[in-house]
Amino acid sequence: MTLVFTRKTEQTCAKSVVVTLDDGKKVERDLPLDKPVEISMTFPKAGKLGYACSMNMVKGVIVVQ
Ligand SMILES: [Cu+2]
Repeated sequence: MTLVFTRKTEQTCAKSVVVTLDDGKKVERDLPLDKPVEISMTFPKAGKLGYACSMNMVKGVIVVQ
């Protein structure tokens, strides 16, 4: 699976994204303005996966089914 994040505004603290994987490992990527950033990863099973800005303020959840 490949996640694609595209930052669309300068008015945000989310200039990088941190995805927390199943095993607790974190993957962090810088998000340049308007440039899609791809993160490839594999999921052994269904579950939830959190992502957030690097200060853990802007958050979301990805559900793997
Ligand atoms: Cu933040």
